[in-house]
Amino acid sequence: MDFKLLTTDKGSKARAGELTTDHGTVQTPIFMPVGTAGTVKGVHQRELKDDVQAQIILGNTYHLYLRPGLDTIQKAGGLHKFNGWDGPILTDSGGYQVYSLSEIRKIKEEGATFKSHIDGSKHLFTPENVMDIQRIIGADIIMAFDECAPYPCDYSYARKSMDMTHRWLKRCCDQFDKTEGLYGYNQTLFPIIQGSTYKDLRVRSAETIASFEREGNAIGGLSVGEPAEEMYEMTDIVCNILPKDKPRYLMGVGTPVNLLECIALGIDMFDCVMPTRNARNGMLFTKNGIINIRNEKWKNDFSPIDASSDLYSDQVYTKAYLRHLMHAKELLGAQIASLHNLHFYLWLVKEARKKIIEGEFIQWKNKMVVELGKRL
Ligand code: PRF
Repeated sequence: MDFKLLTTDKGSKARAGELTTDHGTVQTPIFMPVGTAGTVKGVHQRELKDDVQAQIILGNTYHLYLRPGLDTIQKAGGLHKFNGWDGPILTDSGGYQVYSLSEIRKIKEEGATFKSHIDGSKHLFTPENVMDIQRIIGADIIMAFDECAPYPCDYSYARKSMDMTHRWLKRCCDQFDKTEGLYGYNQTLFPIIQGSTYKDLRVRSAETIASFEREGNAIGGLSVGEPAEEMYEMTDIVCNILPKDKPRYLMGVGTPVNLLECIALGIDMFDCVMPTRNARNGMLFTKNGIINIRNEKWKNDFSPIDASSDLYSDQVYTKAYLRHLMHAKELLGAQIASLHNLHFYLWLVKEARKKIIEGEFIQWKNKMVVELGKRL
């Protein structure tokens, strides 16, 4: 992997860069659509590439390991071959999904035992086997196995959990470095900062993670229920410590406003289920604010879903029609809404990048955050 920092904004800490993997180049800052089970829900690969203009997508170790299972993915020749996406892929390690999805979980020094949310079967994830699993899945960027502490979390738990995540990171690196990719292209491992909402822990975690000198770094344990201001404060603290010449990935964030605020703090990569999950419930993000397309207000509104958008389905379908599809629980409704939100998120980060390069980011960002937060 290679990362080139192209521009640093003068009015903020925002950056424009270029991240290159063996499956292609990504223009940063970037948003990565979430393809939990190897599919970005409701969107097929041609739409993802041509309409949404996604550059890199995310998959989940936890889900893919449980179903379809490693045997199938390996026989397919890795996740790119299995799902038909030939661009860059990043997989999360399960360090979050085990705690948020599985039933019974026990976290010990060795690893985390959990029960599958699908069939109740019992499994153990360790730093070592999570590296091996992600070797088999074959993403370009793989994540260290961590513990995402819940919020709120007392200081003593947060400190112990963070220290264990650091010890696990050493084991992840040792395992990753003594193994190779299975499919002939390179993979890279990103470590994850933890430390809950405690400043001193965040500083310590950022310093520890930076000392591993991997090719990129991630920030976990945020956007788990804490106020946005706290998330920004923690993000700012760690961005001031992380090396400037490597990409920074803020995991599981966020709303369009969160993205712009965190780009201003120096974040280069984001992922979140929000654009697709909220789309399926009828929430649409636009340049002028948030629409709940299920509302009565749109019943007879025959204007395009988004007149300012160059997305085909935003132009040809109307708000009234999409509202109808949502109420009738038609599959096309979820598809159109997901396409809209993902296209919007990708537009937002592309526009941010353009403004950073043009030197107009901060004025634009301050104007946009007011608009984006409105309810229409
Ligand atoms: N760790 C991992 N994945 C994550 C998180 C984390 O802390 C978060 C927290 N927002 C989202 N996804 N491994």
